[in-house]
Amino acid sequence: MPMFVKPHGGMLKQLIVPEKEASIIKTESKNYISWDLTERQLLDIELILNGAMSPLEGFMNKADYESVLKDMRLSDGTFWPMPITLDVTEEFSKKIKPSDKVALRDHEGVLIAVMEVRDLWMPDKAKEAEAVYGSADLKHQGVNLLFNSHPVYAGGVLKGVELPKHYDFNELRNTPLELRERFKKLGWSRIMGFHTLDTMHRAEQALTFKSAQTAEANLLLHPAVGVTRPGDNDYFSRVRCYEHIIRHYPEQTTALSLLPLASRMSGPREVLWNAIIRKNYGCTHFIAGSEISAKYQDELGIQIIPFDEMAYVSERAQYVPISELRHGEIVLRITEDEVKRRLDEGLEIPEWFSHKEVITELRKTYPPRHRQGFTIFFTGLSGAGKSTVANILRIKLMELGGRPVTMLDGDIVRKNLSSELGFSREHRDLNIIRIGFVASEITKNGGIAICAPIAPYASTRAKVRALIETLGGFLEVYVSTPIDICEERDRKGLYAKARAGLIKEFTGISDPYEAPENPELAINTGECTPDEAAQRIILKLEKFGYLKGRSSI
Ligand code: PPS
Repeated sequence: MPMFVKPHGGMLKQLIVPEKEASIIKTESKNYISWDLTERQLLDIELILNGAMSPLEGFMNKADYESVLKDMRLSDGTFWPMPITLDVTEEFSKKIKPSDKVALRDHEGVLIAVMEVRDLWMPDKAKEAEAVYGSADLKHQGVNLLFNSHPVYAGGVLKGVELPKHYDFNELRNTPLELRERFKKLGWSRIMGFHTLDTMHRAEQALTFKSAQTAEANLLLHPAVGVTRPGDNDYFSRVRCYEHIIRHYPEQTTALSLLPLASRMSGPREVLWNAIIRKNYGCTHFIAGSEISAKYQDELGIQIIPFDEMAYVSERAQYVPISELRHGEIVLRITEDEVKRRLDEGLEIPEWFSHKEVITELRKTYPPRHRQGFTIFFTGLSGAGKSTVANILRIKLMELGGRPVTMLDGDIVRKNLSSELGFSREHRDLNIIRIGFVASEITKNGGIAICAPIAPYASTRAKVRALIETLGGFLEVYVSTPIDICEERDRKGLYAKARAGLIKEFTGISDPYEAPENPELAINTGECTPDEAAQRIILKLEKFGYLKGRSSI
């Protein structure tokens, strides 16, 4: 089959073995030790097996790994910027040795490939981080992921049995061979690849189209879907947006395909790696955000086209490359944060910025605050009034309607979710994490969760906040009623028992309570009625926009 652009290293690797051999491997593999591939490893292995990472034939051995870190080359001298390794636990590494065969399986136990182990070694992650990221700072997301990966690397050649299964957007997923065949059928020989992890708006459309036009090339929109950045879980909405935007390119000029890529977030090395992958898919050109030195350009075998940012000039009613702006011309811009704010507040996003269907799609996934889910997380001593206020709040929110309300009161949870737990720090933390998990699911699905545990530890509360904040609203309400008032009330007689030593580890008496430093609201029920307290929370919710449009409060 004629290939328009040579794959990296000269040959497109096809590591899935023929059916007969696969069935023999499957039988034999029953005696091999199994490794369950992580989400990231599943993405890597798919691209190794289908040839997107040609000339790799497996996970890197030690010599290739070290050579890549040092010189951006495999040990045979082929240019390759990114270490592609299989990280395993120390415990697992002790069960295998070089020349053993390991069965690599997906989450469900399906055999994806067998690896003949060549090397096992403990990498110096700080050295790897410096080489790949130019930093070993854990605040860098990529570095953080690296340090959180398993400590031992296992390298070896792969024999593929089947590619990892996907159940979403299958019509948009292609192997390099499939894309190359499609390009051939269409008569495309100059193809510009575009990599993105973001929703595309008109500026990106203008940029990609202009770049392709200038190079007289067809365009391949090749967004990465998979483990991208932490918090970016929803590629579904992004893909639906790509499906809309592609209809706005002139016919027969542009194709869309999804790349199952585990992004490394590593800057220059990543750009080079991404370019090589696109070359393997048949691209001749690649749009890159960062400058690539000419010395790599030659070796890459794919032409790197600099990313020429576009800005909207309202006087001309069009997007113009920033480099071509005329003196004094006023440009309009909307940043990603501003888009997020407008979606949150249900404000207008103008059509010069994005196509109507894309905005509609985004609004479905990111509804305005008054339609998002949220969690009200009460914390405070026993007897502080958490449950009383939480119950009034629940009734008021139900009266307002619009979202289902779920109550996760301390007592209810301890009867149902956490019936086996006591009051040690470990058990209390587990209890709160469980409550947080349930509340996060409710919030994610647009409901209201009201949690009312003591939740005495600040770090555990912070974990719950972090879990929920990316999915919807989170309001911490510190019921700050002082202990003497709680003890005086002693509704359940627990304080008396605690004082008498009949209850151990009692919060505020014989166990700590770490008061929140920055709650959204602090309420002392010694100074207001429960009804007033609930009203203050309603006002706060309204202020934050979660009850916007409701006038019946
Ligand atoms: S925690 O710390 O958040 O896990 O506690 P929580 O699940 O909210 O449970 C608190 C309720 O359990 C009763 N109880 C105790 N509380 C504190 N310390 C000890 N040792 C203890 N033993 C039993 C008490 O009734 C708490 O209910 P509230 O509604 O807070 O008064």
